[in-house]
Amino acid sequence: MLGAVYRRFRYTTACVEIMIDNAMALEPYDLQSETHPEGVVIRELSERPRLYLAQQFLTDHECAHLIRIARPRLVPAMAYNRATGSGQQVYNRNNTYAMLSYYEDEVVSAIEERISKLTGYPKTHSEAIQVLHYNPGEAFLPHYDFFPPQEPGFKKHLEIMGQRMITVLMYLNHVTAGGETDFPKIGIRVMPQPGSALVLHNTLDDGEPDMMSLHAGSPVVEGEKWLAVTWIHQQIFPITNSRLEQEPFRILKSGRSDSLFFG
Ligand SMILES: O=C(O)CCC(=O)C(=O)O
Repeated sequence: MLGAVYRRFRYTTACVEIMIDNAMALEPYDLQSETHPEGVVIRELSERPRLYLAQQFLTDHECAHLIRIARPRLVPAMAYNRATGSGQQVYNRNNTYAMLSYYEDEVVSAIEERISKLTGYPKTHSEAIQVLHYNPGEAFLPHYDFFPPQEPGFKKHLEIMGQRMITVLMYLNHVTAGGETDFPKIGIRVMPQPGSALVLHNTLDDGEPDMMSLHAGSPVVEGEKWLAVTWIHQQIFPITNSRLEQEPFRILKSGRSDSLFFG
């Protein structure tokens, strides 16, 4: 890509090459160290898929704020149709979600900034934050977040915004029972811990999808679950800033398919 600069940052034992579209001097957190200066504690959970937990990533105030602004906007959640690449309501999740705007307010902007530091990617590579809500019995079945390159429906996504490389899941509340984020291929289940951010690399170092990144939102058994999520792309993500009209959903909206399992 023209004008791209490459820089390296260390991820425990591995060295990861990431691409940044301008020469912005980002200082990603040093994941070698247990604690960074602002008090976020990084715990590595898995090397493959690359998975780590940033504890104390959000303050109580930020968690409460995200829930408060999302609550009145909740609508049935969607996922990408594997065949067409369009966003639509699907059988593999029955929860609700709210789409926030970029730079929605000062609190959201500060979180966007922190995510950029955590992942090492400029804010321009992120989708707008979504807030997910699950009631008892609601779940998101096992799925991948990367765009499957072999599917014609995703060709446009890959051209426009590049691969969805990283998923950042931010837990906003304590769930009484259930609601873990499950990684069935590696036997890890992450309990929602308010304020923690779970960072999942959906691709390998060479940008190819990591088939080990399969994950699910387990059914909530008791209480409710609030989660904020965003995805970091290989390229700049096109900003539309209209909550329910985010680019992939808007331009690629089309019919139904039975083969849906990409989140
Ligand atoms: O609810 C969860 O724990 C997981 C959500 C998820 O898998 C996603 O948003 O891609």
